[in-house]
Formats: sequence, C-alpha cells, structure tokens
Amino acid sequence: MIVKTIDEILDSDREVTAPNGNWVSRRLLLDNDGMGFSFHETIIKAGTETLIQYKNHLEAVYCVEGEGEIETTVDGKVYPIKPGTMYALNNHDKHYLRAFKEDLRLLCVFNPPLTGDETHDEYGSYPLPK
Ligand code: 9YT
Repeated sequence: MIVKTIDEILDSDREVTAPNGNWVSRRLLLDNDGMGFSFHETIIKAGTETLIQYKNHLEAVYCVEGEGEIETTVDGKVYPIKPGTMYALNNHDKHYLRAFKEDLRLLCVFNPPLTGDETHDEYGSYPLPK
C-alpha cells in the first residue's frame, strides 16, 4: 500500500516547476512507484498560456479548481475547463492550455508514467522513458 500526503511532495524533488514558470507539478506517483502510470497535482498559474503536445505520452486531466480552456491547434476548437471537467489527450493532441483569473488545480495521469523531474521541451513534450 502506498499512502502519501501532498505535504510530503511540496519542496521535495517530486515538486517540479516549468522552466517558464507557467505550472508546478506535484508528482504523487512516478514510474518507480510501480503503478504503470504517474499521478500528479498540477497548478497552472493564472493568466498563462502553454503550448503542449505530449508526443510520447497519453494524459488525462481532471479540473478541481479554477477556470480556463484548451484549444486544439489542428482545428481551433476551444473547450472550457472548470471544476468537474475531464479531458484526455488520446491522440497526442497539440493544444494551448490557458488559465483565466485564478490558478487552475488539475489532477493528471500519464501513461507511460513520468520517471522524475521531466519538464517540457521545445514542443511542450516529455521524452520517452528510457
Ligand atoms: C495539464 C498539463 O499537462 N500541464 C503540464 C504539467 C503536467 N500536467 C505535469 O507534468 O504534471
């Protein structure tokens, strides 16, 4: 059984900040926890826009706080995000993620799992695990 609280993650090497400061990711479960996925609480900073395309991962995201939107670049479709909204990037969808006036608090699952302190590369992607 694995039991953790967010307090154990804050200020540890499992709390990872984006190079541009747009988000902070608290990685509750990583590859070495052996679950087959990673599980994160992610804070998207108010007023930010981030271009993301996870070329090597699938991600599901569930919003628990804040309001924002995603826009898929292939067709310009905009999807509002508010508490209770889930989106799944089942096609490695390239998208903009925007947080409006307050921070967005998101719960995120990655398959395959992240292994540690990955941050976005120039494509808004994470490398494939070794
Ligand atoms: C929603 C999203 O992908 N935000 C970027 C950070 C990512 N969720 C992570 O590493 O936790």
